[in-house]
Amino acid sequence: MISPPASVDGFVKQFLANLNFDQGVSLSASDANDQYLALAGTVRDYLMARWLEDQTRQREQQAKTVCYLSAEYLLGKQLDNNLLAARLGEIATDALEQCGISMDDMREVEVEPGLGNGGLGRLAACFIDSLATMSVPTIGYGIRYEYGIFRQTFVDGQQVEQPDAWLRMGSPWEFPHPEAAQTISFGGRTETYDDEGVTRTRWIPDWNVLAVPYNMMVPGYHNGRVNTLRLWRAAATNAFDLRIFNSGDYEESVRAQTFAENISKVLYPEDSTPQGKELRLQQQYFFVAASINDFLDRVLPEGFDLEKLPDRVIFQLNDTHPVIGVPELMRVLVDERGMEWEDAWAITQKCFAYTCHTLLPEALEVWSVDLLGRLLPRHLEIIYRINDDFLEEVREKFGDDMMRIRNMSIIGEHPYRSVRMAYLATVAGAKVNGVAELHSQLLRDKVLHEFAEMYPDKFTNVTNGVTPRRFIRLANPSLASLITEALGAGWTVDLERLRGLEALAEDPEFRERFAAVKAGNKRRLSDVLERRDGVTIDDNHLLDVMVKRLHEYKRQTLKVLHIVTEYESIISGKVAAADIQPRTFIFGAKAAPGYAMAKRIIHLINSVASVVNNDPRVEGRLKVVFPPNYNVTLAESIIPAADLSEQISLAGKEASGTGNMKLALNGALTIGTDDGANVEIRQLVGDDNFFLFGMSEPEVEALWAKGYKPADFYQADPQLRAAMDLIASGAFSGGDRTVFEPVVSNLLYDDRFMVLADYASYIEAQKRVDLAYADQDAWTRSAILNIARSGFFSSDRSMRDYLDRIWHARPLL
Ligand code: DL6
Repeated sequence: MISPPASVDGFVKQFLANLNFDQGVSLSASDANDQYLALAGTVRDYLMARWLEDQTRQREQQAKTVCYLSAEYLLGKQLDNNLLAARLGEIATDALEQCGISMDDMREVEVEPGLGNGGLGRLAACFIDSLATMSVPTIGYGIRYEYGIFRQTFVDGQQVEQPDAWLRMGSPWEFPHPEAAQTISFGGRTETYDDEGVTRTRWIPDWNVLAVPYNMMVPGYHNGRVNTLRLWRAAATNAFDLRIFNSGDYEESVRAQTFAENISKVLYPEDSTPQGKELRLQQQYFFVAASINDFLDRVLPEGFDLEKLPDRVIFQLNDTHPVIGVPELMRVLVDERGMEWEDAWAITQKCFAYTCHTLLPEALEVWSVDLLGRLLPRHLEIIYRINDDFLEEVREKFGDDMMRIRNMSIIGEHPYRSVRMAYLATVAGAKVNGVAELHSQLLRDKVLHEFAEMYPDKFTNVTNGVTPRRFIRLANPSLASLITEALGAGWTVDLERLRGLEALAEDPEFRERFAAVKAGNKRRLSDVLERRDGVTIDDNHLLDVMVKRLHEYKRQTLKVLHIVTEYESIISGKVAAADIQPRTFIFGAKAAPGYAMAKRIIHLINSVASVVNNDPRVEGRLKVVFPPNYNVTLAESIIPAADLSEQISLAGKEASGTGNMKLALNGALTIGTDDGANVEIRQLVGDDNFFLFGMSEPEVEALWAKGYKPADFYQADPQLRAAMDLIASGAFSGGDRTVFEPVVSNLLYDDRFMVLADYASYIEAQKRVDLAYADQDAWTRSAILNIARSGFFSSDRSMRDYLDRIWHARPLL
């Protein structure tokens, strides 16, 4: 296949052809969406030859393939990423200009596919970018949700969710392949039968759906390689019943279609209702079964010897969502391919590896045996058998210790009979990894400690990483140019080269140029926010950024208490506004639709913003900005502008964090607890360039053990009292004391995440921030050192670690 010529003229020709032949419009009659679709088509045309070549190469070399199984991919916009990977940025911009079209307008038209909730989904997107860049044969498997993460709006300061109809204006980056659909079954019963003297089991399901794959290109950066992201859409096997339609019952005639399509309709539907839970399990089985069977039936050559499967594939389980794949592979090997149980289990145990992404007990997924047995009866039988064999092993190793057996059983009995998916993944996986050193240690020592005793070699760590292509090259072009000028271009694929900036941190001229880049990024952000939300950022303000999902463990309330403390100290006359370091606090956060406390905290932030921003006594020195609908696109504007990165979770609760890495790599200094990857960031950037506060994880444990009484902290600290009392007084809710009472009471009487215990230390650390920021030049030096020493946090390094420690796969030749 021949690519269009890599020239401006070649691009123009191809673009106009696509506009005419694919969009069916002339240039003069086209609107921005037509132009965007034709442009995306043109970029695809350039990548196509490489994609097809890679598919052939992968088939021919039969190399071990990484199948990344993830219920989420938070991809961000594709246009710039693909232009960058294919070195087409300048050509495309010039070509569009010749046609009278601005690239910026095209960027505006693009809609980001929000097929993930937050860190876990964005991590998957970073990983597939790195794997393509490292030429590792990979298929990312997931779900093509018709509606991604909700679009967040604020009404009277409260979150209101709108559907994210990302496909509405066309979706130019995907290729549907209905001919490669898989049939996925559910329900029914099992039966045994005699197969030439051997008793076997078969599953007789009672309903099926089709899984239709949509392929997306995942181009490597400047290496001519293109991997595949394959997302599944659910469709009915028999979409439409003509007989019922003709009888006039139109609704009933498409019932099967609606039912099937619901499976891939929405990212993580509410799971607070039994119906929601069932749908979620359907989603998980749907995409995992489709993926595993796709690999076995269509990617492997015909007649492949399944004994050799572990040499050809590793299925990486991105958290517990895909773990139902374990009994699925067993079912296929034993029931469909006639393998002996023991042989199939030996293969399965080599083909899966499991990444855990949490420390919160409530986030460790369990499925009630009732539900799982109803939806997937054969899988439940297989899980029981895996558990029986496993518990036998436990007994052999540790004797008849009933408590240990209860604790380790894949089947939990309390509060209801359930399948513990993290345990199943741990038993089945060749390796189990956490996502930062501290997290992996806590998994080994606490969350899964009995499993770590049993299988010490299974447990490993791979610290997360982020792609420098999207989060420096694309998000921060002026910083990228400055670095390239200083160090040459190689840093984009070898991020440890950023070390070269250490020496430049001592160069006043370089510092000046770096400061100019930061100032420019703040102006750029201000423009974005002005256009988007009608707010601006002042030049001389310290930009204090807290962007992440809203969750109590992440402690946005601690940030609010800091803001209210500053505000209260001005309005009560304790401090003159003029003596305060001007700051703009930026929040970005979505709350899960069913998480009432998180939504209340959003309301509180917005209410504090509206009071503080409009109080003349503050003289504009404090400003709180909370743009709605934080997503990857907005992150790309906020992160490069940040001065201060808020990473303030309670120690021992944040598995890793990846925003912390993106911010450090863009020269923000971190104020943070010793939690997740903050620990490694601090070790690398040095204590002088990091504002540490709060209890360590062992201190947190000790305080819990002693008996934590948050009200004691409130009583003992007048500053804290003043801030909490101001909230409780109704000062941020038009005098109504009831509005934020649940937040205040929760902190006083429960405070599971120990906000009050860490408050004093946090306020003290913020004072150190103010002092440090007063010396702009020294701050700039620290910012440069943060970048110079954060090369470790490239997702390329994470991928090397996975390849060496877990996957044992190699790049393609
Ligand atoms: O590993 C990616 C990301 C971590 O950086 C965050 O610390 C962690 O909270 C997040 N975990 C989840 C948990 N989902 N579940 N279960 O999103 O993973």
